[in-house]
Amino acid sequence: MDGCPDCRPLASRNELEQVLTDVLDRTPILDLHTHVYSADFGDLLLWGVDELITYHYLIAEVCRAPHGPTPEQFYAMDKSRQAECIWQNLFVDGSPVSEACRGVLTTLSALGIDVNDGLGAARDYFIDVTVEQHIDRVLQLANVEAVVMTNDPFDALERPVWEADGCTDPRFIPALRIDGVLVFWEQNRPILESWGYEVSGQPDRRTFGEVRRFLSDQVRCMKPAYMAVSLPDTFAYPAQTPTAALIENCVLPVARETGTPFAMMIGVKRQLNPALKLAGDGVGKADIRAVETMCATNPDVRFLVTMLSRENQHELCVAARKLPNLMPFGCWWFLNDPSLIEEITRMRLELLGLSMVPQHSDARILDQLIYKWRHSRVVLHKVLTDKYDDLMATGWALTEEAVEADVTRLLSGNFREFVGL
Ligand code: RAT
Ligand code: ZN
Repeated sequence: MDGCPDCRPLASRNELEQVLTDVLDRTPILDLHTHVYSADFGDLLLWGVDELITYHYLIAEVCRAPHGPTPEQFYAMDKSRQAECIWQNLFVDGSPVSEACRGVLTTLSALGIDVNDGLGAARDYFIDVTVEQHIDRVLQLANVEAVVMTNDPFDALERPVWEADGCTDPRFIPALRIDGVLVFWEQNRPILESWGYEVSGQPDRRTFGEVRRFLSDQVRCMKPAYMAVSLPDTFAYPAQTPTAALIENCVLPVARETGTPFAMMIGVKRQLNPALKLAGDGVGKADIRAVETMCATNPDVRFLVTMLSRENQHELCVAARKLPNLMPFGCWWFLNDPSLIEEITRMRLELLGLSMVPQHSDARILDQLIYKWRHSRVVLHKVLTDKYDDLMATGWALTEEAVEADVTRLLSGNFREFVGL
């Protein structure tokens, strides 16, 4: 050991806790899945207090509050009335203890707004803020160096951006979202045809070739970090379904040829309550065999996988132990709660060591990057303290330098290396 303080073994759990606090605070995050966009995308980038409060996680909560609206009543209101309704029902009529409510408070407080001053004070804060200023401020407060967007080629608001200069801010990394092909094929086939891709109704060789051409064109245009899809709990592979056929004949060949990883988010039970719209999806346990088979039979393709059901987490870790082309990531959606993040992160560290990506934010509103990451950093601190403490108990000489290297892998390096950024 030389004399540099970072190379000296940590002496106690107290010292370890302090070091972890500092390292976790100062290590920038590369957020591998969000729904936030650079300013190039105009209205697609949601930000500000009314958007923050009308997050769809909170819409589901307000519609079950004792005096809350029905979904129909809620969606009939304009955005500012919706925000007031949520504030009244979830923040005034009872203590805002849910994770989504707490997230609003963490965010406002980090922006310097007194959370006891009500919605008016928060709205005042935003009066003179420009989107460019807010992007800088949020990324700095969250200590996020870059976020991966969700870029849907069928989105009418996105197309003009890609047809012009594309994304001009390197802090925002494109990801090609392909639910439009894999899940909503019937709706989008005529659109593909109108863009000059000869996709007949039949899943025949010609159609597959044209879908490959479309995906390759999109990869060339967007240069995405990965292609991504959200799949239902019933997802099966291989299977006699249009989704499985399109994955096998189009997505995997394009992933292979272009070296683009394929990200699957599996386990959504779509529109369990359709009246809730975006807030109406549920969760179901999926069959891990689909992931196992796809990864095992395509060792030359890299797969990023997150699963929505708590019950799938252990088998996903075990699958990843066997399949090095499978990278588990994040605690998605209904799992992005401290108690579940803690459990899942412990399990992943125990089964996979550092070879996973513990978290992504899934932020839909720029401001949420602040709370999603502040809350996750606290959980990571707790879990890593215990894991490192166990190592130190064996006499292992743990240094600040080593902790810093590990945390960098978890917060950005693993993803960066896996996708080749
Ligand atoms: O977490 C969410 O906000 C979900 O509504 C989905 O967006 C999900 O993350 C997805 O990307 O499909
Ligand atoms: Zn998402």
